Amino acid sequence: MRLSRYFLPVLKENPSEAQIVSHRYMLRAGMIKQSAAGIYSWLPLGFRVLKNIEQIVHEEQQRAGHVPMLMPTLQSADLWRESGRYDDYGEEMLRITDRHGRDMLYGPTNEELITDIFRSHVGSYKDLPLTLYHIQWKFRDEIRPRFGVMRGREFYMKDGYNFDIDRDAAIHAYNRHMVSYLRTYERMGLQAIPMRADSGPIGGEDTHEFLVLADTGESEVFYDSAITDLRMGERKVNYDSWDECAAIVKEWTTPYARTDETHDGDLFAKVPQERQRTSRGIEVGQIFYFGTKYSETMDARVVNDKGERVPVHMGSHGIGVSRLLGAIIEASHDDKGIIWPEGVTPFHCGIVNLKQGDAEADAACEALYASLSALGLDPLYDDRNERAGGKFATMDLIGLPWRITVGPRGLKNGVVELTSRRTGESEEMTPEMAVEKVAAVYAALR
Ligand code: P5A
Repeated sequence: MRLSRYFLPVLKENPSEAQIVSHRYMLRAGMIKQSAAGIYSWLPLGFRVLKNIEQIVHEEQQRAGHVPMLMPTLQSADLWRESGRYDDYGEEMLRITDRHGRDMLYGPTNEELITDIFRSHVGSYKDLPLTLYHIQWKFRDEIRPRFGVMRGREFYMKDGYNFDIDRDAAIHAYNRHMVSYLRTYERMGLQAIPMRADSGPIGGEDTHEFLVLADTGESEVFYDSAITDLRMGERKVNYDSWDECAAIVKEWTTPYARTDETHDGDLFAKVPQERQRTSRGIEVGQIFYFGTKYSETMDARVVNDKGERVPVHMGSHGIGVSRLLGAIIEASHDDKGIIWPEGVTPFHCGIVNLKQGDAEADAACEALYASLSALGLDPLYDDRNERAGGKFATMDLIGLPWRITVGPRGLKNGVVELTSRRTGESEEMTPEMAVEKVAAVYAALR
């Protein structure tokens, strides 16, 4: 992409309404624009990151064997009356009446809708296990939408639903989700810690939230610092193996880690004192096992191997896709702007031309642009007639992990400069080497 042809409405001033750094940088970098309280337009740069995050979620869900689909944003109130949640959900639910006077709602979540789809089409244990998911906009009329995309009213969520014959099989689905979420967040450059939590309006006995540690997080968390040493890393997971998933879950749930909702002071006191941590966290996902809560009230049953009709065991599993942009920025920035992890960056590499209009500099930039593109990478070429200082400030603000700077002086010696946004370190090298280095970084990602 050439910046002269792009739409990147960066702001020089700090917007007064933004109280936390991620909200400030998302507005300043021209990623989002508020259209109403808690409702945002996703401008091109923000949209690119949103799509990258969504893509990682899709890949990891499908790696775990989960099946993608798409359900509507608007739902009929009747289904929610069946489960009993139409009244329970309260004012967070946006209720709508259509021209025929029918009660509708903008879905805050999809347990009812998916259970209805399931019961219409599945009748035998032979069709289980099954996990369906989608990534779709949700609406919750939050009383205090704030911090930009962090607590929106309209937000983008991945929500998945497992259907299993019994508790044991459903626990495997729960564990499989935990493992796949750990991988998902790591690919985004995040450490998200599973913490025992409260199930709230979704219900159920077993639930974990995934929290990214950050001072600006809305939840208070208590944990054993040993958990922050754990990594999924490169290990290969057989998602069909009950034991393998359970072992990973055990590894991650053995050290104490809880939100304030479930915090137990006596248990926490057993953690060696030097490892006790209290902090704040951003909830970027939550998984639930709720057994037959919806299948019984909505009559979603299958015939088991003994010929009996039994309610299926279910769970639901959510990732806050749009909230993740905020969480990643909270975890990865400095005073100049965002520092995107390579896994989600909107462009792989910036190209800064220090002397636009200089025949040699222009040609070198074009050549870099062509070689990076030929390798399947997306460079952002700042080809505007601007001062170098302004170009650097924009690149730093929008946070691309790598920048290649091209100027007539370096070109005389056959070199350009490659700069890492994270370390700030620059190195001079031939344009070919710069392309090779950048390409190698991205080739190493999973
Ligand atoms: C699980 C999937 C559920 O709704 N039903 C379907 C279950 N869980 S949840 O915890 O309530 O939401 C899942 C994730 O969505 C994000 N989230 C939000 N993001 C931005 N703004 C909001 N107002 C908001 N509310 C929830 C969180 O990341 C949450 O973990």
